Amino acid sequence: MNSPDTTVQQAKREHTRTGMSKDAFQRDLLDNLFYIQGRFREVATPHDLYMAAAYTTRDRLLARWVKSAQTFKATHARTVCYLSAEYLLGPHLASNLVNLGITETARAAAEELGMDMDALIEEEEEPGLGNGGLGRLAACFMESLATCQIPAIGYGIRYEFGIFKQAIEDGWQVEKGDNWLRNGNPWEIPRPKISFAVGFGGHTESYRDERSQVRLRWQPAFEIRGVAYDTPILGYGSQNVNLLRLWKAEASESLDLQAFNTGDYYGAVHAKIEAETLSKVLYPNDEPEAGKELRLKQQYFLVSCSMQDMIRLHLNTVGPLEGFADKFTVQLNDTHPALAVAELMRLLLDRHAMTWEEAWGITHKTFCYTNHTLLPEALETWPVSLFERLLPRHLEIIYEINRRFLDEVRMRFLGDEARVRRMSLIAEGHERRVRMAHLAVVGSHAVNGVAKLHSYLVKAMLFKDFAELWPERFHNVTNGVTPRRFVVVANPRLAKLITETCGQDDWIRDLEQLRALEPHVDDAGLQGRWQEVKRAAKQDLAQWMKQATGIELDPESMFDVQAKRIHEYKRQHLKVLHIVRCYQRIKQGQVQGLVPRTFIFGGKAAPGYFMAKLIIKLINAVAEVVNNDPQVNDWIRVAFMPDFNVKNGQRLYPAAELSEQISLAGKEASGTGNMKFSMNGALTIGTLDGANIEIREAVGPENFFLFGLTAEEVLQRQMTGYRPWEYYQNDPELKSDLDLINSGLFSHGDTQLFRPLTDNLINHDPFMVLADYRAYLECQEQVDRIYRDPERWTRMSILNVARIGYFSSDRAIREYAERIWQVGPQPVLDTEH
Ligand code: NBY
Repeated sequence: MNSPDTTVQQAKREHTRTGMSKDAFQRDLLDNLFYIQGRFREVATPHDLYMAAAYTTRDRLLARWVKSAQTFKATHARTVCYLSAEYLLGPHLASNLVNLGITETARAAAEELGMDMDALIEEEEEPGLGNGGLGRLAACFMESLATCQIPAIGYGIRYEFGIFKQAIEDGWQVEKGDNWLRNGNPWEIPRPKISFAVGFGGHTESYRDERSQVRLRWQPAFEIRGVAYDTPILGYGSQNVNLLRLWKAEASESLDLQAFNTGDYYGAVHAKIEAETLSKVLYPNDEPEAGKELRLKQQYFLVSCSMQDMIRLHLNTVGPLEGFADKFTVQLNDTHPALAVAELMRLLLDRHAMTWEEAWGITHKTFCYTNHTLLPEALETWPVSLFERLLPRHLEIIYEINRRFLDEVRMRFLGDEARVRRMSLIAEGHERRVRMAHLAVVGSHAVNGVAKLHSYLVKAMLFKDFAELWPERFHNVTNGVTPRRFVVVANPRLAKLITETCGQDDWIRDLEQLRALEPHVDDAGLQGRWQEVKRAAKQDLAQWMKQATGIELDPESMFDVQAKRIHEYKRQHLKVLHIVRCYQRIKQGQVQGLVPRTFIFGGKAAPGYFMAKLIIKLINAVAEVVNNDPQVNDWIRVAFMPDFNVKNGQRLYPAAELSEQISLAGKEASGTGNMKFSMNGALTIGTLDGANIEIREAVGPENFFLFGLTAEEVLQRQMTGYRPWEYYQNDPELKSDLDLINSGLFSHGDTQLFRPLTDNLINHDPFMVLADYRAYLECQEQVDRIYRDPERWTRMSILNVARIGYFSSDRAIREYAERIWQVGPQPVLDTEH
């Protein structure tokens, strides 16, 4: 330990080297440019300057990070471990500057050196280690955990290639590899000494331990290693820094040596390459793809490294493992890490010689599980045969969990074998499969959905049998998003206006304080500035779009935005039908009541999802015709923003005026984009789905554009038989819109191109686009009507922001902490004191 004297000296040294003053920042910026990039000002590239700025920022957060680690160690703090196969982090620099509270200092320091901070921020390649909402939620939660001062470790995979980059060629989505590490990653610190062996294949065997007890163990056929890479996650308005620990796969050394000894040099190198494929690439599907062996290997790799790391930490700090569940609470982000249940059992049974009862008691107390989807086809299952081959010991453990669990079911529900079959961890069929969701529910003491409606449907439908057996296990925690990234970083003008109107910036860490805006809602001064802020953001987006796509947007028109993964249940094609309707009406001269609009889409389709890719093509095909038709051009334009990711999202949310949340009721678990738009003053047009319901309640039904079937009506229609062709035949406008698409107008005469889509809508329409078409159009007319009254619109926009505080991820994290994790804050004290 340092004597008080050296601590003071260290603090002084820190202050001159990494102090928060402008001068210190400037000095360090030039130092880092020289010592890390080996460059001086005159020859530095924008990337060199970005790296220098990133290291300069990192230097300033290291003291907090170390202090956090010391504090948590000294206080034996109970720790949340968030287990997620995905973290959609977005760029770090701007958000770390905000959370350090030095945005303005850094900007001024850079400016004096003739550097433009915004240009440096633009340089950063974002780590796109996730597909969509689920991965972004994990990133928001990590930030809020630090802000709420809750000690946490996020465990994940350090994919070398994140979600693909999307280009649009001839209107089609084209995927390009996302080599995000190419230019180095200044935000991570490799920990080569923190690494674990992960086995695959082989067999299990019994043996006698030193007390002559018969025990089981697994002899894997091969092993690879997982090496830790740590990224600090800063809280806002707190000194707490949490750890994001991502695992990279490497060849295990023992394997290398063996190959060398037999003279198989090539084989040794080959084995290394093979091992490294494990963390090579993120699977780009936002719903599971059946039976991909590498995906199961990734899941086990994540889970095994993480559980071994927790056990190591526990043994190093607390000691014997009996109290494991008091030290750690582990949240499973969907079923992707559900194997952790079997892995912890294996480690406790086989490595730490516990009895089944002891091990199960701990395991069950440790885990909690969040479900993110109701779509039955999206529930993960794995063939038993694949398990047998890859994870034979885990399969045995899962069978034993199942045997004991089904006995409990039989005892509770005498003679109900149908129920036993429904609840089993193993789905019987021509191929037996392991149901990962059932493993997660049985292995956890808390299960939650991500919005009220979703959690209700989880209990009433998806896990009905389980909710009957264990009603106390089921919870709701409605999602949230971090206002730091999605307001302060993304929309600094709005943040400034809010702070000035409220007279303070406490809203940034206590979002309910946005309510202080409400008394000013009718203030003409505020309304005017509110409109200016929106206008400026629209101009920024227009400028970006022009340079990125060549498409000119008119900032005078309404910006109507749908940005999210492309999926049939999210119904981007319903939006297209609305555009086609506008187009036809304008062509026919029916422009009364219409408001000029710019329709903006953003989103990626899973590379193997044909229909989603065809929807992208359709959007771009309609855009091409609409944007090149001078007769309609003053009224409507269509733009597809390529490569929607966190960075591009940050351009979109501030500029949006209308947010499209139009999924079929009952299909969107929560949605989080809906919250980001509303937080930036967009009004929502949406169905009663996911968190839309709660957003509407919060902002007031009069400040929300509602349309469409309810979840209950959807179920009813499905039961009584839904006949989409009746809508097609009975609604002449709908018929004419679909027919126009089939006419070849949007496809240079090709009448077949969009057939798979239109035929599917007319004959099957699994997401009831046609049933909601008319209600949607009528609701859009209402939107136009209100938009023509700017004062009224602005008032609604201000009220949306004033009442959106509930949807901060800080609130969500506090609910998890209290109701699910039973963990409290552990403040880290300021190092300066
Ligand atoms: O999780 C989303 C839900 O659709 C959305 O409603 C919710 O707001 C959000 C956060 O709770 N789900 C999602 O994003 N899912 C995935 O990205 C995903 C990724 C991979 C796989 C499955 C789902 N997979 O099986 O590989």
